[in-house]
Amino acid sequence: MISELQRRKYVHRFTTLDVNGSGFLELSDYVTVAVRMCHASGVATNSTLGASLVSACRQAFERLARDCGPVEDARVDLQTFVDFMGGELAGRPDVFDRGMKPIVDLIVDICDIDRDHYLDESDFCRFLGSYAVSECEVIAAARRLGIGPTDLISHEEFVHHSRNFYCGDDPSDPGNWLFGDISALIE
Ligand SMILES: [Ca+2]
Repeated sequence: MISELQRRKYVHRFTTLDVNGSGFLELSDYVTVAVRMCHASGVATNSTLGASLVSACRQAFERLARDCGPVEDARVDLQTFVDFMGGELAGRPDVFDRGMKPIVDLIVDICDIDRDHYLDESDFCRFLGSYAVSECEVIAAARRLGIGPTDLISHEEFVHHSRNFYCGDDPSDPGNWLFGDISALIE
């Protein structure tokens, strides 16, 4: 059983992942995000790092769509996504650490262009700007996470926020903002 806050976060996450605006999640949405993130950060998709992210995103969609037919044609609707995320991740940080943290680590490695293990504002903008999130919403999210023109967050802090977004149930947690403005969903 997931909380109303968790359900709303997963609904928001679905919207940000549906980058082609079809109203469903398809393999192309996941691959597009990975390719955008690589291109924005100057990482070739056929490099070790780039290919790892594309492959990890493809595998994440395959897990999500496992009951939706052949992966190339699968279309995942909102309810299926919310049920999957709630069943896998709500209140289960251990599952996040095993299943999702490796992807989050790859994302940070790609967006952290200067490889200092900290994300600055432009790193974060390349990350969140790769999803279906408007530019002003990206900046608002950065501020909530403590990222500003001179404020950085560490790789570990980014993972911590990700874990709390997917698993947590605290309306005041800054991690709720990782994928954009969810104030309308919380208040
Ligand atoms: Ca879509």
